[in-house]
Order: sequence, then C-alpha cells, then structure tokens
Amino acid sequence: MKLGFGFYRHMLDEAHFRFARQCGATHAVVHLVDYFNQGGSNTRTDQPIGDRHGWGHAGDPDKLWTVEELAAIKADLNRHGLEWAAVENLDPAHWHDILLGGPRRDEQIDKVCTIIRNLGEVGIPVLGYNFSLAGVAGRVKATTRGDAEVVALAGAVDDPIPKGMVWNMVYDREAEPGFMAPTTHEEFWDRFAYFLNAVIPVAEEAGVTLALHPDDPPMPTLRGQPRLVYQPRFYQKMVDLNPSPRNAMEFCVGTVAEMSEGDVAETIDLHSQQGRVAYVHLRNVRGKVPHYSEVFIDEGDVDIAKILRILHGNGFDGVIIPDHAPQMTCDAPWHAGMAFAMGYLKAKMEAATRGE
Ligand SMILES: [Mn+2]
Repeated sequence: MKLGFGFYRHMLDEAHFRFARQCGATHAVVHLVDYFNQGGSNTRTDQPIGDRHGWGHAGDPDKLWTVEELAAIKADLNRHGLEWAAVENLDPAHWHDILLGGPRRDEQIDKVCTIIRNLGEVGIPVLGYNFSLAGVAGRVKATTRGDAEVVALAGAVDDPIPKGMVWNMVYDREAEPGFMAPTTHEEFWDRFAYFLNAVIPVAEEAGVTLALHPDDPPMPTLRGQPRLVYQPRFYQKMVDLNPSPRNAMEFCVGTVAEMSEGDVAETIDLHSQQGRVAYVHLRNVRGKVPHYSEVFIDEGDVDIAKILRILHGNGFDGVIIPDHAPQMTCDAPWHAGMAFAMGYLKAKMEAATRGE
C-alpha cells in the first residue's frame, strides 16, 4: 500500500508538491481537467461543489493531453520525490458524446484512445474516470465536528441538466435552450459497455489500467438521469462486462459507504481479492443517500483501520489518497484538513502493515 495525494490542476506547482511530500505522500494522482474554469460558484481552496449551472467550462475539444505536456508534469513530480500513479478524470470536451451516445461518439473514442496511448508512453499506469451524466452534483455545504465545513447531500436532486452540459461541466456554451434528453439505466449501461469494450484493448496494449469511480452521490438517478454504479453490486456488473484486469476500479470508500445497500468492507474485500482495485479514495462519511455528510476521517460510519487491514491482507499494492477532507478553521483551511487526513491515514496504514 502506498500513500498518495490528489492534485487538482491548479495545484501542479512546487508549493503543493512539497506540501504533499511533507504529509508523507510518495505518489501523485493528478486531475488534468480544470473543474473551476470560469465557474461562478466555486472556490479553488475547496473541492468543487457547483450549483445548477455546474462546476465550470470544459477544456478545448481539440487539445488532447500530449506526451510532451505529460512528460513535463511527470519530470516535475519526480523532481519533488513523487511518482505519478494516475490521471483522474477525462475532460467532458473530449468525451461528451461517449456519455451521451451522440453522433461524435466514435470520433471521441479515438480521442480517448490517443490519451490512453499518451499516458502509456509517459509511463502513467492508471486512468481514473467517472462514467456519469450528472457527475458529482447536487451537494450542499454542512458542518461536522467543531463546526468544520464539509460537503453533504440533503435529499434528492431533480432539476434537469441543460443542453450543452454533461458531467456537471459546460461543453457547448452555444447549445440551444432545453434539457438533456432522458435515457434509461439499460441504455446508459449499453453506452458504458460500448465505450469499455472499445478502449480496453487499447489500454492493454498501452499498459494503462482504466479505473472507474462510482457515482457520487450514489443515487439511482440524479438531475433526472440514470446513474451507473450507485449500489455495490453494480461494480460486479462492471467486472463482468469485460474480463481484462485493465478493467478496474477507482474504489471510493466514502461513496460506496454512502450507498443504501451493501457493506463497504465486504465490497472492497471482494474486489481487492479479484485484483480489480486500481487505487483507493479513502475518506469517512456519516449517513447514506439521500442524507449523508462527509466528516473527518476519524469519525463517521467507516472503520478506516478495518478497510486498510483488508487491503493489506489481500496484497493490495496500489495507491490510497484521502479524497476530500473537511475545511479546518485556521489561515489555511484546505491544507490543515488534508494534513490531518494524511497523518491519520499514514499512521493507520503503517499499523495495518504491522498486522495491528
Ligand atoms: Mn471519490
């Protein structure tokens, strides 16, 4: 097990790399999509929440992440003592019609294949992704211990998704008025299978593992659209779609714990035994959909030490990152929250490794 740190795009600088190393990280998970791009309601000092208008604007559809760009970031990370473990998330600009089943789907599958080959060429072993129409949407601010600010879900979220938006980002600002066409769970799984079976052979050749994040928040539908992995059993459905070990999971412990059915410890036990866990988001939560709250890593419903013992016992050799953390009251709320989570995780990982 390795301790990693997740960097948003705007955090790819020396100060953040040094901070992560100081927290004990040896590995980096990098978000190359700028979720905050021209977004009205987000602050870069916290995870993006967004409102009904989404997080921000998608990137340039014609600008794929190049080998040169990736190699430069990798060299920078390595110079600061960090290994690049994964890229997290695709830009809606590059794959909106894959999610929507639109006319440019095959052209965009070629783009994703190019990105996968570029990652392979640079030696980035994992691409995390989130196959979702509404994306991470509909959450609100709440508080936990000591009135620390956190993210929560306070009931179902039904307001429809405007045309030109997918995955909570605007990919077409000239889109006509109206809303995303409705679809069914069955049709959405067909879109997912089409994508997966097209890209997995390329991932195998490139030596890159694709890692699916579950739906956060894990509601059956959100903003009127179906969700994919919103119960633990749907992770097994994903495994059954394609037998390649390159078809794997970005296992988000917090999200799986928020699901209304199943047990997060049993679920991660099953899939880490299968060798399908590429990397892990490890955070704590209190409650389940449609009412839950993210909390400090040492409170909440998840037995973090138990999760780590299971992973260690199953020979999990991948990276664990703290995902999000509460904002702590001080001059650097985000840094303090992350440092607390990193220190806690580091100690619990060492204990699990010692068999405690
Ligand atoms: Mn997560």
